[in-house]
Amino acid sequence: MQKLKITHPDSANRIEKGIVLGWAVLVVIVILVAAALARFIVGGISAQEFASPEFMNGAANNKINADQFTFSDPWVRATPPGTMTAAAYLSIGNTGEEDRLLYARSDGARRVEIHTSSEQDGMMRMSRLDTLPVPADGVVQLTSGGHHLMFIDIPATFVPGESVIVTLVFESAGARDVLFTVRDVR
Ligand SMILES: [Cu+2]
Repeated sequence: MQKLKITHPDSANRIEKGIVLGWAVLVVIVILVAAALARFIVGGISAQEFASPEFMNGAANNKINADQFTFSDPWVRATPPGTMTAAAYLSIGNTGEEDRLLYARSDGARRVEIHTSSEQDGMMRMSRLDTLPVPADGVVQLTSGGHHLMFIDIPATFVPGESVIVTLVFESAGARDVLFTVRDVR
């Protein structure tokens, strides 16, 4: 039986291989499409939602895109020349489980400590905290006269209007980069 006009004995073999490869590719595509559909069903996202501009912008499904933390008003005090430390403030909102700020680091300082201020014998004193608890569904305020971050050993002064990235490392949630603005507040 002659199916094809074959001029070279290897051609038939090659055509058969081509057909097998074609089917294999088709099967892989079908499996990938099925897997993608299964993910939509398991994840509770419809294909329509997935294709919507809101989803693309990251607003439609906050379970996937939104962070449990909101970092409000992060700022660091401007430093006059020669000053080697600077305090930084922000408030950390948490919609997730209870967590702890373990430490912070920044290229703007050799080290960043977690401090708290308290009044002792009429004097404001700062002491170092090992960690800073962040309650579930709560807010931690780092403010002047309270908890704050302390930049220690600053290689360059902080100039008002500039900004510095601080990496906050949480016990459960991991690391977050936060941009602090330098402000001239005395
Ligand atoms: Cu301090």
